[in-house]
Amino acid sequence: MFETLGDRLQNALHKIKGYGKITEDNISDMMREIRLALLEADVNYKVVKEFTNTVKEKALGEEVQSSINPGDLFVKIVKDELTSLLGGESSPLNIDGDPAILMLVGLQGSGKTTTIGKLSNLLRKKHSKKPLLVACDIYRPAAIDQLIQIGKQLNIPVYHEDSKDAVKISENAIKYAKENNYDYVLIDTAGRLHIDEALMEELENIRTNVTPNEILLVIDSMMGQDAINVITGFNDKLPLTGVVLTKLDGDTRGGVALSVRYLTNIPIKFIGTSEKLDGIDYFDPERMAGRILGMGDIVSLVEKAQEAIDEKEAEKTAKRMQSGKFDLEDFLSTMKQIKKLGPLENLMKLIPGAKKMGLNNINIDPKQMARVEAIVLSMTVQERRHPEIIKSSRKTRIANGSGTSVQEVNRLLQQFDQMKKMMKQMTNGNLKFPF
Ligand SMILES: Nc1nc2c(ncn2[C@@H]2O[C@H](COP(=O)(O)OP(=O)(O)OP(=O)(O)O)[C@@H](O)[C@H]2O)c(=O)[nH]1
Ligand SMILES: [Mg+2]
Repeated sequence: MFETLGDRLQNALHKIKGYGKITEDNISDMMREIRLALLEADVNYKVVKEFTNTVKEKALGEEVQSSINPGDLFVKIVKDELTSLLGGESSPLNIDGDPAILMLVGLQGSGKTTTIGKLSNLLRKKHSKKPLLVACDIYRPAAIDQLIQIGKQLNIPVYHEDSKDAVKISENAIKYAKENNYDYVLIDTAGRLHIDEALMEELENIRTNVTPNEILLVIDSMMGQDAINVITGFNDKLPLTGVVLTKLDGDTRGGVALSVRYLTNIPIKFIGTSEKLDGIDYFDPERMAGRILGMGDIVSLVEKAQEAIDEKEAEKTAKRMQSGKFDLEDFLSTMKQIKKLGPLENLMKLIPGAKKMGLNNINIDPKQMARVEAIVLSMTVQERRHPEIIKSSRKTRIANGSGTSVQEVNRLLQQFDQMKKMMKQMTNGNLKFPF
């Protein structure tokens, strides 16, 4: 997401870092570059104008002029303005209520049903509470089935009826949720190709009947500037509390994300990042601005790690690292945990300065990881605990057992040795990060 925009902005900003002084003259090329980057990312022209004007004004202002590093301060201004364009503060979900009711609306195919699944999964993980999904799309054949399937995958119950009255279904569902102590009710509604009277009337009736905490409009980010009309069209009839921007994984431009808040004043609350049911993130403007500008997103990295990593296991490993006892058994268990984090390439992008270190293009071949794992698994426990006893005949046996070669076994042992040395340095506090 945002790759094209990010690359262009980063290139433009790269030049200014070392500037000792900022003048209207020496930033004019860069301002032009920034303006073009935003326009090409399909950001609305009004937004672009406002953004570039503010950045320029601040760059030529007192604070920058008197600072020791005007270039760095300029980059900070761009980041701050980008953050404010994306909405400033993140907007929390209103989940007070017994149950809290979330209603998802949007055009056909925008991602409502998938987002219902993702959101319920996220809420359950984060708050350990009980969600209930409600099937109110009674028009598209198979819509109810789709939600039931998603519920099955997540082991989250779905309330559905064989009726043609979406308003009644939503009402009954809330009753059912109260009787059965559900904490969240997520209502899936029907989509249309365009906003039409009948749809809006039905949604409005559901709303007055169940008074949801949140009415979230699901928008496909690939639809570009039309998204703004859709948002205002819906909001005219239904008071939206937020937008969920889906399919950002396929959108390298990101123009919608940058225009929504400024033009509609409705906050983006979540973003969809893949087709899978864990492909959703809370939307945090500051973190997103940092990502766009290649400053990384360490908070997301830590959150992802927390989700996937078994804390006790990690603590054990950390202790063993500190005491210098880290062996190939620990290495294997660490690798298993890392694998749970998903494709490493995605994680690398979250590391601040990843691009400068060349980590963004790193290619980690899952097959290669599987070979490393096979090698370690072909060792005896004794060998894993004391790799130094692995001499030539043992190496041959391990290579044969894992279907690899002695060279590969050697390489792994060398890498492991290096890693151990690095860990020692790190735990002694000597290692300096390059950013
Ligand atoms: N890549 C990607 N695909 C997504 C995302 N969100 C949804 N999709 C895909 O978009 C398609 C439509 O999603 P649905 O959830 O069925 O959309 P809907 O709004 O419920 O559609 P209707 O019920 O027909 O109105 C599906 O193929 C989803 O897998 C996302 O964030 N990223
Ligand atoms: Mg649907």
